[in-house]
Amino acid sequence: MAKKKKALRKTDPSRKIIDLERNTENSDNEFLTTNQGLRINDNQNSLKSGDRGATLLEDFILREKITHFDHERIPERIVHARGSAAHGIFELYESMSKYTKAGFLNDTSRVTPVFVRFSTVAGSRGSSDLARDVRGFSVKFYTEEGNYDLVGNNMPVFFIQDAMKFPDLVHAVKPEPHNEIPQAASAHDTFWDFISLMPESMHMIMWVMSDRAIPRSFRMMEGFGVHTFRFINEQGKSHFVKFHWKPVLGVHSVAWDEAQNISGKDPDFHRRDLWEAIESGQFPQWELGVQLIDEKDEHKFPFDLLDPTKLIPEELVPVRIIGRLTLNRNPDNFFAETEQVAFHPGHLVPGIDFTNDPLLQGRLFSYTDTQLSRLGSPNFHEIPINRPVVDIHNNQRDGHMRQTINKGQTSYEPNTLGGGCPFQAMVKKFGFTSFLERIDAKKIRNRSKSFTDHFGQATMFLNSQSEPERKHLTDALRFELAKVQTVAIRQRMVNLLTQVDKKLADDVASALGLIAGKPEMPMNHSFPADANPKDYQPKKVPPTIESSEALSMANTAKDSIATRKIAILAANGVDDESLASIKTALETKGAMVKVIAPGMGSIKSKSGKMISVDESFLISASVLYDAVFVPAGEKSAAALIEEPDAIHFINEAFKHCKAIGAEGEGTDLIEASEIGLNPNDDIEQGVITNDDNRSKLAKDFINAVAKHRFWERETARKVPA
Ligand code: HDE
Repeated sequence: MAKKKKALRKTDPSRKIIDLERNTENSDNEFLTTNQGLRINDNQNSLKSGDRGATLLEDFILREKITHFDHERIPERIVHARGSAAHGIFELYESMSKYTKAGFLNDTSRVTPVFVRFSTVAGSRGSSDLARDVRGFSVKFYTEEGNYDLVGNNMPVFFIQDAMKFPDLVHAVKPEPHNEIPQAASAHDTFWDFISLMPESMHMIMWVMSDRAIPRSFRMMEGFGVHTFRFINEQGKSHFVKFHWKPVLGVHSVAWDEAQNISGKDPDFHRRDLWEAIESGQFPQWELGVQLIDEKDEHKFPFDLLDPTKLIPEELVPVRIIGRLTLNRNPDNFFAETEQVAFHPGHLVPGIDFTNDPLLQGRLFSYTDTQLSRLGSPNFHEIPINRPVVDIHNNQRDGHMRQTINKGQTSYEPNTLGGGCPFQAMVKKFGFTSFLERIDAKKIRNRSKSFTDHFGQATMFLNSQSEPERKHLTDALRFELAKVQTVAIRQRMVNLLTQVDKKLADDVASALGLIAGKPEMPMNHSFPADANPKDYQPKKVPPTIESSEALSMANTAKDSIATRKIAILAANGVDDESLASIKTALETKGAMVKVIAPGMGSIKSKSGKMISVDESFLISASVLYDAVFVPAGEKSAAALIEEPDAIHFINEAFKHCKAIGAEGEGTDLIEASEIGLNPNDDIEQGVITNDDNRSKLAKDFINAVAKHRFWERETARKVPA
């Protein structure tokens, strides 16, 4: 019956580009036309009966234009509405054929094109990038065996254990339904009402209250597949697998006060950061890591591998780095690509399979369903960004906005009229086969007994934080619960926190004027009729290890300032040698430097040179930078001292624990700020003013920037800003 087997094609990133180009429009040197290709000779006026007459219904050009405009919005994603994306490639370091037959994880010569979208979860499409929230990290691999989507987050666990609770969780965190307030924020009553009744969320709450929820950049976030998946090899043998993305630049965050300021100064901070890094050729990179667990070890942990509120500490199962993701091209059109891309954890390739994680199982239904209302048609796979790089052959036909012109008489299988095509991949090797998991069980609507530990790993996460990280986490809980209006909800939350850590609960409670008491644990009613109810109540199982190094961002700092944004504050009379030397030193190390002055245009240096200004104080702010430097120049420093925005810039950079550097008279600005110049301020605190040796000054400043932040300043020294 079969006509012939087609050889698999090699993936090549340029193939995806060619595919997208088939649908690309370029208007250079082209006439304006209607959607039917008719040339338009007046795009300024509608057709009227006389100069001052009524507009004619006949004006098909006006009607076509306005009709299109009226329908230019599609429903935004119900969650993860706000995002940003980029094209790139995935390269494999070592073949994983021992564990998986997935081609893109077997063949190290393959370069697999990818499209990656980052997002916040709760906010709507127009909300701020810097909301306290989980970040989505979705990767679409265009492989030779079809599309594989790894739809993950920047945190390795989730709030809930079962898909049944997802709509409740999302309804609780979204703006409250009566007044649609607050936008993109969890700090309100309905969220904490729900959480205070949901002890299984405690581990995830530790993550979202940590600074992981306010990343410095998408490029400085980890990514996680969250659920346990399966790798399946040629022999049909399965290994459990957890996926990790490790950013080459380390994992970094901003301060909460800073995040709130950025939301006003530049709500597109993360989108702009990703866009600019790629445009400037500083391609963001992550390494792909896997934790592999033998089938026989499924039950060797004190938690269930199927429970998405648990992670596997790297001390127990090390992360094996197997490949690299590079984002190297910005989309051409936000709507066509970033908005219309449709991810789905069920887009699989042979060699990767699901587990029975009840959260994952629910997701497998949700993602196709949501595309139907969002993209409006079961043909969403035909949108260029969603098309695989391999051909699609099946008997699905027609539907809203169908693009493919299927040829031939047959659209059913089996058939003889079409030569039996398209035909099944008879040899198992060529097609997808589900893992032969043995299932022999009663049909029940229950939570497994192995899912009842809700606090052990929450405590482990807390124990793993550095001191400043723990302080930020405590402050975040204080902030969020202070915003809650209902005192009973605050009280229930601090009571629940005692199960994670008594001191944490007391610290939060005291800031709220409360005393942390004994929690009334919500009863779990979902257990089999013949079971002992006690076995199913929430409890705390001590984790295998007290703390885990990989859970603290403080351990991920890299000795690099690549892509860091540095502000140089200057005014007329700046010492051009001082400015040029620090700029060159920073740029040589890959930093992005901007000159900020009282006004736009240019400033005249001490030696009379004109130096162009990148930003004036009017549009700039320290929160948009990683560090600040003030070069020498008597007149320049004097002018800056007279500029309240320059003083505020320094104070705020200090408050947010950033590296601050100055040379010569530039130090006068620091002395004039709230910091003053304390003889004890040395490199430890990141205020670098040792100017006897210019190259040493640059070196010390660079080292300070590479440290990311001097968080210990927050408790040692406070300045108003
Ligand atoms: Fe999603 N999720 N989710 N989710 N999710 C969506 O799909 C859903 C969950 C994640 O950049 C939606 O196309 C359910 C976990 C990301 O386009 C929707 C459940 C994780 C993105 C949906 C979960 C995620 C989504 C909305 C619980 C981390 C953005 C628009 C059973 C592993 C994808 C869309 C993008 C998007 C449903 C839980 C990650 C409605 C029902 C856990 C990164 O289908």
